Amino acid sequence: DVCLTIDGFSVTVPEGTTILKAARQVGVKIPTLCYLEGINEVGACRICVVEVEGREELVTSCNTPVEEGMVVRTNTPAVREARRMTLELILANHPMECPTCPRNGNCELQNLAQQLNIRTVRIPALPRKELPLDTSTVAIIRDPNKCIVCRRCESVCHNIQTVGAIALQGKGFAATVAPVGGRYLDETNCVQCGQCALVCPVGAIYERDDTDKVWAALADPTKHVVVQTAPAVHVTIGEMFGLPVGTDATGKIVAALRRLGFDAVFDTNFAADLTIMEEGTELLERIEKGGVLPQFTSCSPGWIKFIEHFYPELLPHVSTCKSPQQMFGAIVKTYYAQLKGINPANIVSVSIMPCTAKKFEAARPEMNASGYRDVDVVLTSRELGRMIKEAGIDFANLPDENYDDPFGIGTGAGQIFGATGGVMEAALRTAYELATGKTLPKLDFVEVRGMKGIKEASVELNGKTIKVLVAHGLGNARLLMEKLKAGELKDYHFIEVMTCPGGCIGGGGQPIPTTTEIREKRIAGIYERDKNLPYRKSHENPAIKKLYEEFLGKPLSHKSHELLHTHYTP
Ligand code: HC1
Repeated sequence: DVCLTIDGFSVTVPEGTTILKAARQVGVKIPTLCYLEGINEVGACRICVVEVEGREELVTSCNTPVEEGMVVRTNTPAVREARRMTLELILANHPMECPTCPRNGNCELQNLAQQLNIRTVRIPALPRKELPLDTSTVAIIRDPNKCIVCRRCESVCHNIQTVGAIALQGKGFAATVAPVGGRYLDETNCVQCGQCALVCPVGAIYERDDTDKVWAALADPTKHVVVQTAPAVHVTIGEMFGLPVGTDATGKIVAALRRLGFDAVFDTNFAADLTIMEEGTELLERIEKGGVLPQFTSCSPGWIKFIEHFYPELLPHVSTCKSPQQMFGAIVKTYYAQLKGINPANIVSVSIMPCTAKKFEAARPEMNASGYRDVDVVLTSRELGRMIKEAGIDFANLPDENYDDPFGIGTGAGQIFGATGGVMEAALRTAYELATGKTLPKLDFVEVRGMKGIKEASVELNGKTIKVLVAHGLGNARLLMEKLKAGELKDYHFIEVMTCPGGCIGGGGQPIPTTTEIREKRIAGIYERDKNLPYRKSHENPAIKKLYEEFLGKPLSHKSHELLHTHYTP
């Protein structure tokens, strides 16, 4: 351990601790801007500077380790002036468009200016060239004018996702983080996961806003507007309305969507159950018939784009199942349209997703097997939150309401799709019971839960050991792909990959901030809801049974293949 003094208080911390973290132990929260724990600890912005006795220059506390006997001062005139000057320089080079910026009210630069009590910027505004926005993708908008070069987005894209679509470009006041060589995002390997948008402290990278399309559909009396809500949204959207992190707000989401004017409010959990029926059966068939193994999950669209870019030769491993979002859309435009006697051309299918890449997935040209787009508009959690606010709905005080029939029943297995390991656990619950005809003695596969990057489990099926792996965050997926290519995963049968750290609860469209601690609380909320639902296994969902009886026949039927499965072209 190392003993030091911070602002006159003695503190003892383990060797290697940074001054920033040590200061928190004595109740001092040193301001930061570029710092992001575990992702970006580079001291680039110099907001976190402090004085260290014996050193001539101020030091950045976020990346300077403590030393024995160190005497640190965090709040001296020199420190305050240095922080202010740094911030004023950033502000002099930043567009002052706060009222119309997508991050207004939730901007770290704005908050910091308040925290440092900045009332005037003493430096004249720097002459800036107005740079064009990058609107090349359907999911993410880049506004280079607002970039403060903190490089968090670059760190997350390179180090966590190993995609490397953006990097530091240019120098000095003209510097920005952007695709290499002046390209647009859609000309790179960007998988549109939106993790960059989640960590951007300002409004330099954000989700494309599609709320106007939904308002227009809701106002059009000729349209029947159907909405589905993703598992991970249930436990996160409350954060935008002051509810504690991890609160299950499913009933309030339903109530809010009804008040916004949707004609039918459905649960994506239902389609997650449908996915398990199809994907579990596909797995059992691959095992029996000697198909390509291990099978990979296919519900996370950033992961699909990742494997298409980086490992196209491994595409035969990917399940042919569409994601729950897309399966839902296909069923709405066929079975549901028939059931209600509505022309599918007049149905607008909206989904509320924790994910920016879902916008990309819905726009893929092949996602229209019914003759109509499976899903017409995808809104992220953040966009729905804004619609609810715009409509003046008092979300936190809404009553809990139930989903509509016939797709209002989702099981706990569908619910846990929203957390890393959840798809695997849901699949095991069903595959075990379908393959053995026995009831599972214990439903919870805790080995595949939690924030560990790569997890492993096995289950006995009729005398055969089925081995599974779970990865979340594309860097972890890459590790598994390299092992597979090296022939090290030959005995494995099924691999779940979720693009975002923590799974969909940590998706790029989720409320900001999304930190590791917040992810953990959201995950706890997911498993809590699973525990409390009346059905916890996909194959026991009565609405799913009915759909097979009345429409699809059985898993992997001709109709299922046509509507619920897809193909990948390297
Ligand atoms: Fe997900 Fe999925 S779990 S991909 O993370 O399979 O986005 O929540 O809706 O489609 O069900 C996201 C979440 C979501 C799909 C399901």
